[in-house]
Amino acid sequence: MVEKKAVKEGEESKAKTVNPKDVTICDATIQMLEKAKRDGVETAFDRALNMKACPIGADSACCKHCSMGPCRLNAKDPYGKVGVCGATIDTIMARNFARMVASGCSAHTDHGMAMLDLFREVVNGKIHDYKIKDVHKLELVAKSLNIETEGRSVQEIATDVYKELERTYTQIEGEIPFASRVPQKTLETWRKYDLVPRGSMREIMELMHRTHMGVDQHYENITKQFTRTALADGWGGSLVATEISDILFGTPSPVSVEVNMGVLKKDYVNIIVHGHEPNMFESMMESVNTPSLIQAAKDAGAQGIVLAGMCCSGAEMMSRHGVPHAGNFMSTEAILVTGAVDAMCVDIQCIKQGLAKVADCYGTPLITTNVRCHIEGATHIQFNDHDPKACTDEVVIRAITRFKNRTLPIEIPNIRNIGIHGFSFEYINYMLGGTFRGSYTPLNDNIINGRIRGVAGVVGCTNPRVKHDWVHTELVKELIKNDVLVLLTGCAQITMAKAGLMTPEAAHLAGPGLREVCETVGMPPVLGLGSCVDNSRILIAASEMVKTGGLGNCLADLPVAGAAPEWMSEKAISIGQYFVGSGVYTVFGVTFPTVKDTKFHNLLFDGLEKWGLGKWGFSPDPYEMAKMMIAHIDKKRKALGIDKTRERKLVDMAARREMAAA
Ligand code: NFS
Ligand code: SF4
Repeated sequence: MVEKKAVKEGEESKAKTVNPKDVTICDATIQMLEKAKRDGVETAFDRALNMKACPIGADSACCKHCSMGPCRLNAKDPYGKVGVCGATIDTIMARNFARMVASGCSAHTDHGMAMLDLFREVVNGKIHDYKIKDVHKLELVAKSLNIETEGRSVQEIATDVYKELERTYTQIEGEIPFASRVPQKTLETWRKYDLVPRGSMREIMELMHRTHMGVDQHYENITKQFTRTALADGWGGSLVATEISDILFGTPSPVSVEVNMGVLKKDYVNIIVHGHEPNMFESMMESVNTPSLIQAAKDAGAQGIVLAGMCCSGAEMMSRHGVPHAGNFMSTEAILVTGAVDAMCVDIQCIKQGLAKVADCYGTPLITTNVRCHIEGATHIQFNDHDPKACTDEVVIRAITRFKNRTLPIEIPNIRNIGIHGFSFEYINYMLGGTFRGSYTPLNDNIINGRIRGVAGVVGCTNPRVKHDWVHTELVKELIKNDVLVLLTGCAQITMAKAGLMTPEAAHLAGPGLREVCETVGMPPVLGLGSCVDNSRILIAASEMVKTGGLGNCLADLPVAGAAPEWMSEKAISIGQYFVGSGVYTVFGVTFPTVKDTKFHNLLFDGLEKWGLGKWGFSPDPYEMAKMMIAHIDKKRKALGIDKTRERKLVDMAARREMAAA
């Protein structure tokens, strides 16, 4: 440990404060950051300004895997030096990357496991507060796992689905159950390179072992194992989380939702739920609708109770039930500055520790509920699936108490953006194919005929190292303008809701081909699929495109691309790697944890494509990013022999416009 230097007098006052308009384009967040400044409250935006990002760490050129180090290599001369043990820059970067994947995969798969735990107890009859809500989805999942459904009871099918999906975690040998949903040729490529996940526990354990000092010291071999681990996330834990949540809470279908801080109401008790797992939030929805608690709120002088979500659990609840959404990751501290939040109730992941201090400044109870996430200074009220309302009722009671004792002035940005959310894979099937014959054929046809140039998944976080919401917004506008249909999840989806792109009327921002499709179907040019674990819905949609035919034999053949332009979490790296592992070109913004022109970097950005997988791309600039993604889509169109149809289509449109003008 290094001795701490005494803080010089006056040092604190030297801290720079942000100019809100420089750091975000979210008007509500700007308004609250201005108020925070007046109130003397600090947020992650201020801390990012005062915390210089470590350049060696940003390049992933350092290692602290043992106490002969930490060792720092020189990114400008990457092969000029090795670690004390002799580890090269490629080994060090690959190991660091691998551990990000291990952590991100653990987060998603542990979330999936929590859903599976709940499902098991529901199926065993030990939990009565939740039930199987979507039997149709249960049957679809059973069929995808080759489980017989004909003439069997829900109980029998559900028992088999549980047993089968448990293997996603615990299986020691063999392929994870949902490998059954991977297009055949993609699966063959995985088998060739030994990338098919066994069970996620095994993959993560092996990855942690291999990245220990003195074990796997070939960047290619490490890459294989972190790819296998990432695939255990996308086709394992994340997919289990999505499917089980749909079975228990319902499969989303389009619903009109209000998004932004204006969903809070001054004369109401306002409760925010922020985190990732839908079970606590589902119970909170019950609690705020309990007549005795509504009465208690009224007795305290409130007109009622407002419940709103943030981040990913918020995205799930708005997709399934139309619960209003108050904002994404970089707005979670800012919303507390309204003074109007009477309780912020959190579970796991993306919960900034900084929330505790901001909540304290405004007398808002910050309540942790999950055994995996306690925060110093917050109140912990343990949530239990066996008695869910014990926790969520208590949160409501505390919120009412806080409402009664409000003393500080309240300022709520008067901004709400109405849009359509909740486009599950199943709904897209129905929307495009019609009631009786759900199908992806119309989507494929529109891609083949060139009206839709390709499909992009834009996903992931927001990050104070870049202008909040701006990179997402510019990228997505650029993509739809070029006839690329955009699928969204997580914080990216909330950004687009705030930008007004989640409405059918936003079709006028799309290119002529995409606009025509949107207008015919009555859909927005960007489709929100839910939370970050719901990226699995994108994988399933892409697999369906392959199965439907006409767009190649494997996921890598499709004219699609992915991006996480404002990413920050290790989960995002795991997601990126499972998209790349599945065959998708995936472009990240902000920064990328490799040194350019090293062997490991070149493997990620080029070599993996030669294995028949996807590859990584990087650009912090949204316009450049869009260009890279569109160029890739066009390359795939050319390889499929459908590039000509698109050119003809464009001439058609121009000709038509000329005719209209004449
Ligand atoms: Ni995804 Fe969700 Fe948001 Fe990023 Fe965090 S909330 S799981 S990690 S920050 S999109
Ligand atoms: Fe340094 Fe090697 Fe130890 Fe890493 S494992 S800290 S490179 S000696």
